[in-house]
Amino acid sequence: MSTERRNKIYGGRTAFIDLLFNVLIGFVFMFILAFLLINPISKKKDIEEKAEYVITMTWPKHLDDDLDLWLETPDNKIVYFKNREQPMAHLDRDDLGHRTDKIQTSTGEFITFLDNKERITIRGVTRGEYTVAVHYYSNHRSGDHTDEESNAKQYMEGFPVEVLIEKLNPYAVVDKHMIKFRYEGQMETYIRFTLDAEGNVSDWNRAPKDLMKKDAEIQGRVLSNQYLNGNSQTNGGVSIP
Ligand SMILES: [Ca+2]
Ligand SMILES: [Ca+2]
Repeated sequence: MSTERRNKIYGGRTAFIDLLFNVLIGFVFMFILAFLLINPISKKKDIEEKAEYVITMTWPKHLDDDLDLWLETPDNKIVYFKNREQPMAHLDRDDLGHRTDKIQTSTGEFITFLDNKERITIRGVTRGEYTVAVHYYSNHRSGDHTDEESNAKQYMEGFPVEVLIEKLNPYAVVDKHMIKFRYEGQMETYIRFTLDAEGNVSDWNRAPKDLMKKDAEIQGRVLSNQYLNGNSQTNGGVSIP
């Protein structure tokens, strides 16, 4: 074989290997690109799928009163404004009445959008009992002595507080229940429902359960543990609203 022909063959092979290598790099690049494009979508889907139940409390928009939504989960955790994030559920925001109804627009201007609503999302279902309760934390008008008449009227008539429980996968309304509230400190159990292993409601009732007392017991245990561990920098004790 002549030197010229050998160079031609080897040169051709080298060019072919270069081509194969470039194609391979191209495939690897496209695979990485496809993976990066697909991955955020699958993550977003994971988050969406983790919302299994949504509990929404609403009270009349014109009232400047602070009500709080409470949820006890089967793992003995209580979600409410002081404990917004728990492993199984979270409270989106603490609505304080009209104080939290100011919204800043993109131009920096503040506008008032009256809305009295709190929402707890249950991210994953665990078998066991869930208790939903509402606490009337404060009436912002109570310090206004000129408004005593309307406060007395409210005490007599009460105002409606509604709790809606929705199951998302597949969608279904689990419960919609209204109770009238009349005075600060009033706390009402709305529903106690039990989920089975598949995440379906297998039982429910409206028997009262004192979540505030239970929360104090939980906090007491935490404080005891801190004390036993020699940590004196506690919050000074249990604060029950
Ligand atoms: Ca609140
Ligand atoms: Ca509000």
